[in-house]
Amino acid sequence: MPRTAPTPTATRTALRICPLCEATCGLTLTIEGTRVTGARGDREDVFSKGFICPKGASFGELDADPDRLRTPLVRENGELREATWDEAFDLVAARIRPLIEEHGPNAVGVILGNPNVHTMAGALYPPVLLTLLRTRNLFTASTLDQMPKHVSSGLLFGSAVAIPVPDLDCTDHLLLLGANPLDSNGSLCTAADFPGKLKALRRRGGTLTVVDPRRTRTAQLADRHVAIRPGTDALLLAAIANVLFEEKLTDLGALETHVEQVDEVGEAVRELTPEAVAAACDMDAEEIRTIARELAAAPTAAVYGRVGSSTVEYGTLTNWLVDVLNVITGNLDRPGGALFPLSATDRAPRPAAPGKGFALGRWASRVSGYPEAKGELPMAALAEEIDTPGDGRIRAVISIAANPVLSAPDGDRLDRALAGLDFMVSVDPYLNETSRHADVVLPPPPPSQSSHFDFAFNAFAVRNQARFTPAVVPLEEGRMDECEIQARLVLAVGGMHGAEPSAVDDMVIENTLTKAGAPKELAEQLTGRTGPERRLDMMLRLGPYDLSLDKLLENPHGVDLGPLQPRVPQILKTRSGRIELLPAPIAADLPRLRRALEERTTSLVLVGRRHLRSNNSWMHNVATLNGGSNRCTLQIHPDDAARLGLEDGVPVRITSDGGQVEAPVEITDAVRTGVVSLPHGWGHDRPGTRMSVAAARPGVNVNQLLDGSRLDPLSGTAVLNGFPVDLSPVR
Ligand SMILES: Nc1nc2c(c(=O)[nH]1)N[C@H]1C(S)=C(S)[C@@H](COP(=O)(O)OP(=O)(O)OC[C@H]3O[C@@H](n4cnc5c(=O)[nH]c(N)nc54)[C@H](O)[C@@H]3O)O[C@H]1N2
Ligand SMILES: Nc1nc2c(c(=O)[nH]1)N[C@H]1C(S)=C(S)[C@@H](COP(=O)(O)OP(=O)(O)OC[C@H]3O[C@@H](n4cnc5c(=O)[nH]c(N)nc54)[C@H](O)[C@@H]3O)O[C@H]1N2
Ligand code: SF4
Ligand SMILES: [Mo]
Repeated sequence: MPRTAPTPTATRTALRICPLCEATCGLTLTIEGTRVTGARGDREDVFSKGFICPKGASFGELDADPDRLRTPLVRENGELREATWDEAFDLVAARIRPLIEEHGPNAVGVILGNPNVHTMAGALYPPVLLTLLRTRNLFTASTLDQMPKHVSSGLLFGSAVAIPVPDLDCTDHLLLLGANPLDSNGSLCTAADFPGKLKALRRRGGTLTVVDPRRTRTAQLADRHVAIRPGTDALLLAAIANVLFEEKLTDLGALETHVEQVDEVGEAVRELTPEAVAAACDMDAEEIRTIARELAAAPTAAVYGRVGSSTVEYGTLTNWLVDVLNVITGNLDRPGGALFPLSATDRAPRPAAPGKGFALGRWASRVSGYPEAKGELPMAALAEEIDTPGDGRIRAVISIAANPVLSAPDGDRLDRALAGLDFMVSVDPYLNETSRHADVVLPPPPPSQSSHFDFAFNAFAVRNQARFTPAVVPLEEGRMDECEIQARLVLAVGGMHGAEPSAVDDMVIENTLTKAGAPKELAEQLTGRTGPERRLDMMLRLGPYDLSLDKLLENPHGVDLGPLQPRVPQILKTRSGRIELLPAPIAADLPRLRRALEERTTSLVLVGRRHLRSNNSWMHNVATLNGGSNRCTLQIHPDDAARLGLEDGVPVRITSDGGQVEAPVEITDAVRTGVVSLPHGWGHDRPGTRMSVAAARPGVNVNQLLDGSRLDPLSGTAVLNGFPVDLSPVR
């Protein structure tokens, strides 16, 4: 199905965009026969200009991991056995359709994991699956991650996907909260060589402030590092806003006529003075004032927060305040501030007009009544939706590129719940903690055999650009491209089992052209060799630039589309057609934040961390990435360790409301006092998986400390950072 190179013999090189994180670096792969033997940064790539990190450099090992599944697996008499693709899809159709017909579409839960935003298949087919299936039980990694940003953007701008990104290349001042791009390489801010861009910011005389309870590698680059008490960023940002209003430092600039409710925000943060929040944040009030004044004084500035500002108690409020600050300092939508990218596959902009706004809570989850956000229910509620008896229970699960047994709260409960399903299908290259419960496992080919285009990340990139890389190695005998796997899954679930997978693409193309009012003949002119390529070609042609698939193929290092440009008011889809700075759901959540001033925990609180050579739960199976400093240890400050009598390297029991785990102590003053840190994605010690390297160094699952009940209420996002824990020595 994918465009492939002729079967090669000698050593050669080929270009491939790295799918392993959001930076989307262009790689030059060395290929011997059909095996990738080397990877280096593509210096001519218009976007990444040669940057690469250790994960990208391990592309070959990851690609050739012998534990990758080569054929579908189907469950027979309780055991998984190898099967043909026909057997596998026959079984999916035979088992899912009757469940839908008997119990309705909500009996099927859909789980979409992180790698879906890193594959063409994950961008093109899940939306069709969900349209056909019409289940309300959709769970994605977003509610373990960035849903607070979607909700905040939905409320402020009327579009959950209108996400401003900091103009890293031009800004004079970056206030960065709860992000560690030196290890993560950035998120909701696609920027290859984030480290180089931060260094360049300092070199041109700009300033970097990092707010993080840990002295991360990013914090080490900063002019100012604030080791805040976890979970209190919303208070800090509110106090900064308070100073800007009180000291008359607000200046909306060109946004002035496009924003409403500015004074109301000033009123809402009136009590949240630096003096009022200082103790809660464990900061000096005067330092908060200084940060506010610096932000206002900078010629241009951007406030940017990520995971540590999102997966916290006040996640949506924090994300809202990030953009409030960008707005009231006049930095939203101006070069050097925070701008909305315009990706090559966005619809061509239409004239500004009031939109439909953004609705929250159009339905609620069955068991706990959690409101939907952006059509999703909280991942933390997945287990209870399966294991709580009653009408509307989830009986079957379709899981695509997800490992919630490790990535979501209370994996043990989810593990048991998945084991009790009537039917489960996983699209996954590995038999891991989650896919081991599937009745059918559909393994996509390794990335060298897949074409790549970044539908998702181009919309968050610090520079507009478009790149397409065809598969660099022919599809191996017996393999199926992931686009075809997902198209066939759509057909099997949608009651069209056996139809040609291209029927799915044809249907989408016809619908899209009709909706866009485009000439029907365009369908015949699309040049892709496969359904997904034709869809990409269509989106490029309908998009805002003069692009097509052919043009991208003629420019293998990519097409640069220039720096980010102002997009307000055209991007706004609120009912008023303006930025609604104090949306009602936000105003209603503010009293909870004010109450936080009175609450004070005496426990240690736990935060996560990422390592440059890990990626969530699935890259621990590559020997060159798993080891050295990439370890599952509990980091603790020397003072806390001394107080508790803990020694370096000795195991400690960590207890929280959801459960307990044991991990070796690592004493380091890189975490502040009162805070401990344990990374996520570990805990590879369950039976029935097939990840031999990971299993040999399993680590523990930090999410076993959580029972799933701690959520940011507006977005349903799990609180994965800043929850209380107790430590006790292991005897
Ligand atoms: N405590 C704590 N928990 C966290 C986080 C945290 O910071 N702290 N971070 C959260 C965040 S930000 C996220 S995004 C989630 C991620 O959590 P998940 O969305 O569950 O993602 P992963 O853990 O990366 O697991 C990805 C799965 O996709 C499979 N996969 C890999 N490549 C492909 C492919 O090309 N195609 C398909 N079909 N499958 C593929 C892998 O084998 C694996 O099963 O974890 C969250 N969990
Ligand atoms: N190497 C590597 N790269 C990755 C991933 C990976 O697992 N490994 N995962 C990818 C994914 S899915 C994502 S979403 C991105 C995430 O990218 P980032 O958002 O940069 O994620 P983290 O590295 O987890 O950084 C979060 C930081 O927040 C801090 N923190 C915790 N609690 C608080 C708090 O209450 N306040 C403040 N101010 N800070 C706090 C933590 O100490 C941590 O340093 O990374 C992506 N890239
Ligand atoms: S920074 Fe991200 S995209 Fe770039 S090489 Fe590393 S893993 Fe790949
Ligand atoms: Mo994520």
